[in-house]
Amino acid sequence: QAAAAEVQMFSVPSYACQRRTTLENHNAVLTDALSLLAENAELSDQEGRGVAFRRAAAVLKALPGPVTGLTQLRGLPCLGEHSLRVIKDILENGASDEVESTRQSEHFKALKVLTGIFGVGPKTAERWIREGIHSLIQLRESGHTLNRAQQAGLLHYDDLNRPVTRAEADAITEVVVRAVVAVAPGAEVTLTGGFRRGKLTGHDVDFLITHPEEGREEGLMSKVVSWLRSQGFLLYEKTTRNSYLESTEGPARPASNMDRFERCLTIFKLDEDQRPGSEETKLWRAVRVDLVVSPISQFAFALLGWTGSKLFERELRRWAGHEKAMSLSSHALYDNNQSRYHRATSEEEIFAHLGLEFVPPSERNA
Ligand code: 8DG
Ligand code: MN
Ligand code: MN
Repeated sequence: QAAAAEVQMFSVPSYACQRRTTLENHNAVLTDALSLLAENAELSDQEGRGVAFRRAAAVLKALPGPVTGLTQLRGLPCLGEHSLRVIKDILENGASDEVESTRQSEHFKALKVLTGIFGVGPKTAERWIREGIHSLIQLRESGHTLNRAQQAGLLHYDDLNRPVTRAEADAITEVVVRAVVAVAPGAEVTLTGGFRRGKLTGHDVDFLITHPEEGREEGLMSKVVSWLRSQGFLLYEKTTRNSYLESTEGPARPASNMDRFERCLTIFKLDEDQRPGSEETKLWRAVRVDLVVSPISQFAFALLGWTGSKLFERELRRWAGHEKAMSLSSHALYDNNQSRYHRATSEEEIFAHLGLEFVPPSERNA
C-alpha cells in the first residue's frame, strides 16, 4: 500500500491548447510509437485514427515525468483503448508488435519513401505503390510524367530529407530579410513554424511577412520572389492563394481580404561552408522555405496559425468551436453567439478572446 501511494498520478486538461508542452519529452519512446501509428493512419487516408493517435501522443508529451505503469494514466483524456494497448505493450515488453510490424512493412516503407518527395501526397504514392513502384529508382524507371514540384522534389530528394538546422534557418532568415528590405522598406519578417517554437531542427523554414501600413503588403509576395529569383536563391517556387483550412467558405474567412493573403512554397539554394577535408564538391544545399504574406489587420491570427504545432492549431480550433461557439482561422476569429468578429493585434488577445491562458510558442509543442 505504501508503494502504491508513491506512484505518481498524472492529470492534464483535455485540450492541447490548455496545456504547456515544451520540447522536453519524458516519454519519447511511447510518443514515437504513437506518432508512427498516427503517421501510418494519415498516409493511409484514415484521418480520424491519425488524430486520435496524435492526441494520445500529445497527452504523454505534456506529462511532467516518465510513465512507468498504466495505473498512472487513469483518468487522463484522449487515451483510447487502442493507444492504451500500445502503451501497455511497450511498458510490459519494451516494444509493441503492432508498431514494429508497421515500421517494417513494405507498404509503410514505400509510402514514406514516395511521400518524402516534395509534391507527392499519400494518394499519388498509393497509386504508384499499386503499380508496384516502391522506390525512387522504380519511379524513375516507370516513365511517369512528374509535375514541376515533383521533379524538383526528386532532384533534391536527399537535401530535402535532411533536417534543416537552426544555423541554416538563421542564414535563410538573413536572405529573406534582405529581399524584403530591398523591395519594401518598412515591411517586417517573422520566423514562424517549428523554429519559432524553439525546435533545433525542422523539415522547412517558415516566414510570415507583413507591412505596418494596411494595404502596403499588397503585391509584396511577387516582388520578394522576383528579387530572390534574380539573385539566384530559388531552385523552385509556386505562389498560391492560401487555401489550407480556409478552403471552405465560412464566417472565419473574410472574403474581401483573401486575395491579399498569399503563400509561396519554395526551395532555396543555400550556400554551405565546406567541411575541412571534405571530398564534397557541392557547395550548397536545397532547403524548403514557406513564405506567407498577411495584412497587418490579420497578422496576429496569421502568426498564431503559422506557428503550430499542427496539433496545437487543430486543438485551438476545436476549443473555439466546441467550447466557445467561435470559429478561428489564420485570418480571423468569429463569435457565433455575438455574430461578430473579434479584433486582435497580438496572440495574447486571441487567447483572451478564447478564454484561454496564454501559451507562449515554446510551450505549443504538442
Ligand atoms: P517542421 O517544419 O519543423 O517539421 O514543423 P512545423 O514548422 O511545425 O510544421 P510546418 O509543416 O512547417 O507547419 C507550420 C504551421 O503552418 C503549422 O501549424 C501548420 C501551418 N500551415 C501549413 N500550411 C498551412 C496553410 O496552408 N495555411 C495555414 N493557415 N497554415 C498552414 O503547414
Ligand atoms: Mn516548418
Ligand atoms: Mn511549413
